[in-house]
Amino acid sequence: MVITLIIDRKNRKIKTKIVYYGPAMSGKTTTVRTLFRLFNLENRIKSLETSTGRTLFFDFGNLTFKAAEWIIEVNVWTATGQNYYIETRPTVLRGVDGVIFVADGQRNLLEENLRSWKELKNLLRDDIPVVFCLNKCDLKDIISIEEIKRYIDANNDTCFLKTSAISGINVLEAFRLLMKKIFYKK
Ligand SMILES: Nc1nc2c(ncn2[C@@H]2O[C@H](COP(=O)(O)OP(=O)(O)OP(=O)(O)O)[C@@H](O)[C@H]2O)c(=O)[nH]1
Ligand SMILES: [Mg+2]
Repeated sequence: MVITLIIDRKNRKIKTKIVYYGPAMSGKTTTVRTLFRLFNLENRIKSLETSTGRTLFFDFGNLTFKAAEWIIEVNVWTATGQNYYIETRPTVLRGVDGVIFVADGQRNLLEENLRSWKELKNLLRDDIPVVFCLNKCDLKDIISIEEIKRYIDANNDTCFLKTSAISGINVLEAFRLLMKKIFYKK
C-alpha cells in the first residue's frame, strides 16, 4: 500500500485529504456545509460556484483535530458533479486518502449514480477507502441499500449509509467512518 498521508514530525502534524464525489446535484456541497456547520466552522469553506450556485470545480475547507500530541488536519474537498466539468475531477482527486461517495438516493437517478461510480472507480486506486452515502433519504421513493449494492461493484471494505445532507442524518457518522478507515487501514 502506498501511504499518501503527509506526516510532519517536526510540527507533529498529520495531513489527510478527503473528497466528496458523486453525480450532479446529489448533495455533495450541502453535505460538506452541514459537516462544517456541525463543527461550527461553516465560514471556513471556500466554494467556486457558477452564478446559479452550482459547484464550479470544487468546494474546499480544512478541519483540524487534536489527537494525543498530534494535530490532524483534514483537507475536505468536493468535486463538481456536472459533466461539463469532467476534466476537473481527476485534479480534485489527486493525492486523496479517502472518498465519500454521495449518491442521489432517488430511485429514478440510479443510472446517474452508476455512471459516476464507474468514473470514480476508473480514477481511484483500489486501496483508497470509500464510504458510500445514499443521500436525500428524507425524500420519498428512495432506493434501499440492499438494492443499490446489487449494482455497485464495491469491495468488501466499502461501507454504505443512508444520509440526509439537509437534515444532517449520518453526515458526521460517514465522516467518522472514513477517518477510521484512513487511520486504521491494514
Ligand atoms: N431533500 C434533500 N435535498 C437535498 C439533500 N442534499 C442536497 N439537497 C438538494 O439538492 C440540490 C443540490 O445540492 P448540492 O449540495 O448543491 O449538490 P452537489 O452534489 O454539490 O451539486 P454539483 O456540485 O452541481 O454537482 C440542492 O437543491 C440541495 O438543497 C438532502 O439530503 N435532501
Ligand atoms: Mg457541489
